Amino acid sequence: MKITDARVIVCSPGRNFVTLKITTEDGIYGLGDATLNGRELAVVSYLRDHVVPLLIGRDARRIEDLWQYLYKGAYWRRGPVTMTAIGAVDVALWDILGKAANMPVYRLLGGASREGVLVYGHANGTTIDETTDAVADYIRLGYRAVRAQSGVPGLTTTYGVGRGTMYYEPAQKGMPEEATWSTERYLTAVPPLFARLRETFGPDLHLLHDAHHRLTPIEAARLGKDLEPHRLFWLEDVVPAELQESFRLIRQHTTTPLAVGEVFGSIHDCELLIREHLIDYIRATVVHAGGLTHLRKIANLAEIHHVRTGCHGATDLSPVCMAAALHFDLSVHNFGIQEYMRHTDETDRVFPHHYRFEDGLMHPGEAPGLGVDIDEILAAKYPYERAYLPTNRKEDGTVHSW
Ligand code: GCO
Ligand code: MG
Repeated sequence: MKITDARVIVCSPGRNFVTLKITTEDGIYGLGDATLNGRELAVVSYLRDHVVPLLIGRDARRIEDLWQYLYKGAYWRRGPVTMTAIGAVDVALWDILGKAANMPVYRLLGGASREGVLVYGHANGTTIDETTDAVADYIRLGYRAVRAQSGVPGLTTTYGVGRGTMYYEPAQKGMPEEATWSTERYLTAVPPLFARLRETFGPDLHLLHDAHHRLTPIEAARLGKDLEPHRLFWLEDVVPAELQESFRLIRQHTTTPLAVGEVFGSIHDCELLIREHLIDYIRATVVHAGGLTHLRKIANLAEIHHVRTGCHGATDLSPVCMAAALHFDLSVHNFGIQEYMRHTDETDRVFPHHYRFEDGLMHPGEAPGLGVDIDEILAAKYPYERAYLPTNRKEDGTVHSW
């Protein structure tokens, strides 16, 4: 089954998405998400200029071989641009294989390990009252797990707060916004938020929180400790995880479960975290961690170390990635939870899909392949618009992690 065509489609139905469409000699095509928020065109060029020429004429069924060929053949290993590009090829090939076999991808991955995929939504508000109301809205929609982010008194902007309740979009058109940050104010503001949420909603609701890479290990340890009485499902990205060893210190001080890895691109970014049981959930996802082929290897390593999966699923990951993630989540044994930030109606119309949400769980559907398509005529009506993620500075002007 030879690859005859591969095309990169860039569109912006509300936000930018990069999609790879690979077609084979018998007319079957597959899709892969290649969106890297704020750096989209770098992946477009990597694919168009360097990968597409290598694909033409190759057998679309040799998924593992093609993965290794693109990874080892580049010589320059890893990095978000490379891994996103390889991930897009890989996912498109799984989509093709599923369509050729007339099976949903999750069956090719070993079949369903569960009836549905537990997902969490994003509740946010400027104040604790507003955030509590937003959590209640999610519960009314059927969610069993909710991430809560609230404004920090004294700071004009806070990560995770603003621009829509059902739909949070951090990237902005034009030049990057500058947010302000104070670790002291943040560490004071978070525990009372979760005290209120636990008191209001009782013990059963799964509550999550994202510190978005902003603390030092000892600050992270303190936050984890302060949140212990409120029994979080997870505390996410407490420190920038380039230094995996830093989690040793955090782990010694707190039993709050830890999640990390949405920015990871390969197994080497989390190998020590997993092997030393320093985290509870690995957040690497299909689009940025080399596709289904590589993500399964990460999950398999995690399984033997009692680490579960918790794939990134923000709005900058397209419906193509969402579909692929759901096939992965349904099949992998050590699944934990899936993030689900709903896309706008515009985005959903450009990417018609079979996945569905019901009673707090999602299912990828039974359509052959991934069960997601792209309406190219509609997509062409939404051309690319430059957009950036915000940057961040401390109150004295020092650049800080956003
Ligand atoms: C999350 C993430 C997102 C990221 C975004 C960056 O947990 O969903 O932290 O909000 O900031 O995906 O592109
Ligand atoms: Mg996050």
